[in-house]
Amino acid sequence: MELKLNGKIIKGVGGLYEIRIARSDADMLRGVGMKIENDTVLCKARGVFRHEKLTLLVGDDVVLRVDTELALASDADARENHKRGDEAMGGVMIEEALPRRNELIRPPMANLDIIFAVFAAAKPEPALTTVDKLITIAEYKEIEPVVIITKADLAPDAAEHYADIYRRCGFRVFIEGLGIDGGELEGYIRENADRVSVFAGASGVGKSTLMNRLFPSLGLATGEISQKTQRGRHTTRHIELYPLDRQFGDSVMGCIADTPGFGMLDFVQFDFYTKADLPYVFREFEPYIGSCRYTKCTHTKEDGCALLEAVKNGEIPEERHKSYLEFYEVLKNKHEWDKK
Ligand SMILES: Nc1nc2c(ncn2[C@@H]2O[C@H](COP(=O)(O)OP(=O)(O)OP(=O)(O)O)[C@@H](O)[C@H]2O)c(=O)[nH]1
Ligand SMILES: [Mg+2]
Ligand SMILES: [Zn+2]
Repeated sequence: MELKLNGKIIKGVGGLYEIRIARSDADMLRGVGMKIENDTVLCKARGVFRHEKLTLLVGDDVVLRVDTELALASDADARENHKRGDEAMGGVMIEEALPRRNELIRPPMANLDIIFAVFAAAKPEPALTTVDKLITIAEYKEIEPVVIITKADLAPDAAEHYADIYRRCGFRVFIEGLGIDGGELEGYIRENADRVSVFAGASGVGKSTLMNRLFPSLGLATGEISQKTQRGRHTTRHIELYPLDRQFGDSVMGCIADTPGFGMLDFVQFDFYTKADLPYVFREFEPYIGSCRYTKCTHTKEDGCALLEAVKNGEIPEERHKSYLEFYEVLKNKHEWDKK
């Protein structure tokens, strides 16, 4: 019997994908004798994905083709099929990828609802422009950015200071750390348990540590940060979406991902949005746009700029405008480069 089912890629390493399928489909496959654990199947993609260099991302919704006879064939037969170049490993194969709602380059994922922008209050010292790059890219892609500040136990005042910056802009902010009750964040994830969310941020900020605290059964590896550079050592090596039903109950459909931390150079290539988009990806700028003296105001140095005035009055956090200025410089030059 051959049949088609829908699923979601929750992990992909070396051309082998782990696909989450519906409980009812998993039961059906078990019913015909297949061994299905955790409502997931392991498979490869149809050759066309390799030949046409179509990338599949964690978070992609896909159509699987299941050949139950092949799936139930003895291991020796399955190996023989495999040797002949048959991609239908174990009788299951990714047939087709469904259109994406959105996709990110870093972390490389598709169909996200929420990005948790994670940074540490200290060790490593936060680079707010990197945080803002992530946040503005999320805004541009219409993925909800939520701020998590970790290691507040090491620098409680700094944590409050950073939290204040982002709260003033209208973001949800969670302060976390050793000995701090993470119940509020867990509540937020529970409220959004049908969505797909991701922890993203620099290496060593404590993403995996926090995931472990929220979901103790995961047992994710965590690493020391380097004494010399104060940076993380890229402990997490691949992206994996964890289905939340294991935590919150059977009817829950969402997932949450841990991701490898960013390095220092990861965001240098900057072509996610253009200079024209820039004022609109800072949500706290919105009330001021259109009120500047000059219609072509760049909000960088002009007289009568409503935005600069708001920064001066403390209505817009200076740090955020600093990120704006930095991105403006990069995007401005990109523009000139393109015209050459
Ligand atoms: N004091 C303190 N240390 C923390 C906290 N969270 C994480 N750490 C430590 O920070 C180090 C890095 O933590 P990880 O969870 O591996 O960081 P990560 O963000 O997952 O790093 P990558 O996987 O490399 O991206 C570990 O030594 C943790 O014990 C915290 O809230 N407080
Ligand atoms: Mg990690
Ligand atoms: Zn202006």
